[in-house]
Amino acid sequence: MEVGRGLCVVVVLLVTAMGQGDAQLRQGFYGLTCPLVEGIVRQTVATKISQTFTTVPATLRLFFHDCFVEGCDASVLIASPNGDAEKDADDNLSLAGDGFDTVIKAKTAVEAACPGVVSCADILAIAARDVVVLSGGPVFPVELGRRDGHVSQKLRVAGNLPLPNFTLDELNSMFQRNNLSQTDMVALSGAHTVGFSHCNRFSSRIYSNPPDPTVDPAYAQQLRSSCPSNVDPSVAVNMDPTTPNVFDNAYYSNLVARKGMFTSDEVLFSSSQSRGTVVDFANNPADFATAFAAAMVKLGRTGVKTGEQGEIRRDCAAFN
Ligand code: HEM
Ligand SMILES: *[C@@H]1O[C@H](CO)[C@@H](O)[C@H](O)[C@H]1NC(C)=O
Ligand SMILES: *[C@@H]1O[C@H](CO)[C@@H](O)[C@H](O)[C@H]1NC(C)=O
Ligand SMILES: CC(=O)N[C@H]1CO[C@H](CO)[C@@H](O)[C@@H]1O
Repeated sequence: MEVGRGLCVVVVLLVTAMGQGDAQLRQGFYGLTCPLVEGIVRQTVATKISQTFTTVPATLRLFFHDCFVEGCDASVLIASPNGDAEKDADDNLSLAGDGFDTVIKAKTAVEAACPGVVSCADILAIAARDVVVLSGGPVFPVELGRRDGHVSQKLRVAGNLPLPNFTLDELNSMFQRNNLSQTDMVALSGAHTVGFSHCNRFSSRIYSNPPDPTVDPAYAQQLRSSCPSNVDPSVAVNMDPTTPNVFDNAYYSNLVARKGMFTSDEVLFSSSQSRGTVVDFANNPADFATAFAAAMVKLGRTGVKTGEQGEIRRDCAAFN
């Protein structure tokens, strides 16, 4: 009787766990089914970076946007003839095409070796890790086993991606919803050590009257000369004014020098609640490297589909 009930509880727990897709991501998930996948993706990413450095920021940001909307399930990659997919949300204008291209090329190479086995979500996760490593950032293992999602809708993006004018509380609550702590959030924001921003995303900070006290006046002047008030909306500037093509901790020393690009960047230093972490990451590159790697692994677990959920997409830009 007791044994029977115990067994029953175990079975119920198991079924519940499976129903919720609690199957875990793990390193080496494709060890038997596609053992060379990481090398294949790495090769594609390296070739693509040698053609254009934009590959680095574009792929990293694409991963972040994918994970925060529907989870890390490649929903952002779905093409949309009708303009209503996830990538058609306002932020799509600034997701650089090189990120999409990287994943599609890597998928083609992976399919040639092991057709129908590796998800697009996993390829994006591997590529996002690789662009960090190949631009000088921390080396870290990537967990795999994600399945591709069935939903990609513009209307489901709203409220799920952070805005550059967010306060610390707004940043924290959005990241917490994705199981990321304030330290994770501060570390992941260090991704802004590479890449570009369009002028309109920060123009209110450099043209405000009175001047925004959290922007260094000389930096504001520099940004105004790159971004005149009548600037062409396609103009973009480096987010890290010091070492834009290296994945380093310069982002944090920039914040200490009040040379953060967005309100959401500079607030990490302005706010006493997160300032200590910023100063630590500015002074101790190893602390940043460790925290960034850990936060990327956690980001990669966001809302993932595993086991029998979702699908292994044949074409990353279309549902099967
Ligand atoms: C903390 C809240 C964040 C906010 C408010 C934010 C906002 C933005 C904005 C407004 C841009 C400029 C887009 C443009 O005009 O082209 C940008 C670029 C970028 N973001 Fe973030 N972001 C955040 C966090 C992250 C995270 C967590 C990552 C990745 C781990 C990331 C990676 C990037 C990269 C790499 C770029 C440059 C893209 C490129 O050059 O193509 N961001 N972000
Ligand atoms: C940020 O900007 C949006 C419009 O882009 C606005 O709706 C929102 O109120 C602003 N948030 C803050 C904290 O200023
Ligand atoms: C956050 O973690 C909880 C507990 O592990 C999990 O149930 C939930 O799905 C996670 N949320 C996201 C967005 O991944
Ligand atoms: C809704 C929206 O902003 N769609 C735009 C997405 O980006 C493409 C260019 O990459 C534009 O043509 C769309 O208008």
